[in-house]
Amino acid sequence: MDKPNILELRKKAVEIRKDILKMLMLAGSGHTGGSLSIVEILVALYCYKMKHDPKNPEWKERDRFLLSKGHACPALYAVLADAGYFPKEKLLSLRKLGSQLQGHPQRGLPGVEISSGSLGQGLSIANGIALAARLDNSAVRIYCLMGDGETNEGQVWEAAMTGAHYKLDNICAIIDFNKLQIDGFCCDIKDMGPYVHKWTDFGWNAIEADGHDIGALIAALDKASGTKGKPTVIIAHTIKGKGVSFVENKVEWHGIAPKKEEYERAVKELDEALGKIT
Ligand SMILES: Cc1ncc(C[n+]2csc(CCOP(=O)(O)OP(=O)(O)O)c2C)c(N)n1
Repeated sequence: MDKPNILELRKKAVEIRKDILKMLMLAGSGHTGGSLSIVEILVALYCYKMKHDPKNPEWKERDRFLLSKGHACPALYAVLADAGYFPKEKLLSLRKLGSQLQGHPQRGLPGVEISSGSLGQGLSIANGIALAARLDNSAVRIYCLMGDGETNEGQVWEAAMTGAHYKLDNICAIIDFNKLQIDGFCCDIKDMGPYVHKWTDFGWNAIEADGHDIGALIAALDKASGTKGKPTVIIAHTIKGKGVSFVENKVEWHGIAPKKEEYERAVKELDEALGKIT
């Protein structure tokens, strides 16, 4: 795959953040912090790594992206619209009655592979798709994005054992390792100790990366697809609320949307950041 223009992708990430904030502001509710933390991960996947075709969302040989942390769907919607899965104006219908863009993803919206929101389930679904792909002799790869808090769920570790047992090297899990969850810091809610070792002890190849550095994410994703005989997890170090100073690392921004004045302040900051990407 051709190496992308990292500068352009960094600019795109800023524009995506602006889209996310606008959608949330207009909806008047939603998950701001956890959406802003995954933007570069989604950009690296959709603009570089994944084999996909927005004009043919059901293409059999497409790679699959599963947003297991479904509450962060504003970020997914913004990236899908940018890729051309549906018109960008549709983003403004977030959380409106009758809209396909609900507060958690639902199948039916082009590009959305699974309905999600009940945390802990994505990796089990990834296992099923990966095993089916093996039976079909298909080169499809499966990407499953989870939150670090989400990995407190026991089901994640059952799925991790299954993935290692069946040597599902067509799976790449990605952890949005932003150290925060709904009620506070992950280490205070349920400390998961030496996190990388947890995954390697469960039989996974584990790679740590800066989750806001698109070049580092691309390198990690390439390493993952080159790893045979075991599944890979990328532990992406991120900042909850990334890009907006008064949202970054603030637990209270987990499940609220910006008001108009906050939105305008945030956009001003993001435009300044955009001007510095040269
Ligand atoms: C099974 C389940 N339990 C609880 C919730 C409520 N909930 C929504 S988001 C969230 C926090 C998840 O934390 P993390 O995975 O770290 O994601 P982040 O907040 O960083 O986006 C919780 C507990 C849920 N969606 N599903």
